[in-house]
Amino acid sequence: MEYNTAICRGIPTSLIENGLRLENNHSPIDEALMRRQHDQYTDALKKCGMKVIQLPADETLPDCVFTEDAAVVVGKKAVLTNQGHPARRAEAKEMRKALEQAGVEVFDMTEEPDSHVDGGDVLFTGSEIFIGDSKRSNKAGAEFLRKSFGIPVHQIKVDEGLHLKSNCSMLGLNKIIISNDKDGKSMARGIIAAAENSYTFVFVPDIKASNVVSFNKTVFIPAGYPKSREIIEDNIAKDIEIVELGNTELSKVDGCLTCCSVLINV
Ligand code: CIR
Repeated sequence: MEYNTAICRGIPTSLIENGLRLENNHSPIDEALMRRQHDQYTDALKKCGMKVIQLPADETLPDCVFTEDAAVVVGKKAVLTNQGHPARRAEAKEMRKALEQAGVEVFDMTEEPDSHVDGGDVLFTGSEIFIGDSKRSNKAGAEFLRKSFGIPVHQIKVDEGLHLKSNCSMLGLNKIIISNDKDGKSMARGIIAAAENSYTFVFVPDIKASNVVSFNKTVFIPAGYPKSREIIEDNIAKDIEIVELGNTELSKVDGCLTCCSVLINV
């Protein structure tokens, strides 16, 4: 898909001690490396010609760098989400300003206390949305997206991971990259059963490599997964450039590559 603007946010130091983590994730974060990797991410976006709206870090919101969760954008419309975890809901305040600055129409889910969506659960294919039925996103939230965007929205069960896109993402037009494990296979079955369009699935052996940022003529993939990279190379057009980005540190707080930006075409 084509995009020209990205909303990113600085990393508060509080992420290191107070970032939310899945129970099995305890590795200590190397702060300097984390900051370097995040700078490389925003620099790579700029190098690709994207305008980056950089929101300030907020120490009272440890997970605010993961901007993807605070908004879902489809065309010129954006839903400001009421995130699933209460500790993250106040991220909406700065996100609203950024969406307004970008010039999209904002639909405010935060006014509906029972509706919840994390953007990390939202896979927008260009014509329809698959949304994780997860710890963070619920049926009322899915309904809110359907009403706001006027496109089909299908809930897909997320069993183990944090979000739907912890195991999949768009690799290209109607092409979904997805982890070749129990969770990925079950999500693929759910997507096939619900889908209104047909999709090609590209299965990769590394769960983390199933989350890529594909836009314009570029695909960002996490560094360090050579087998998955080979499969990706075989499944994209020759004129698409692969950019490998280190994401070892933010992944210790369950962050994937898509998490750190909201992509918009304005
Ligand atoms: C959280 O648990 O909310 C953060 N530590 C990680 C959020 C990752 N976001 C994403 O996958 N979109």
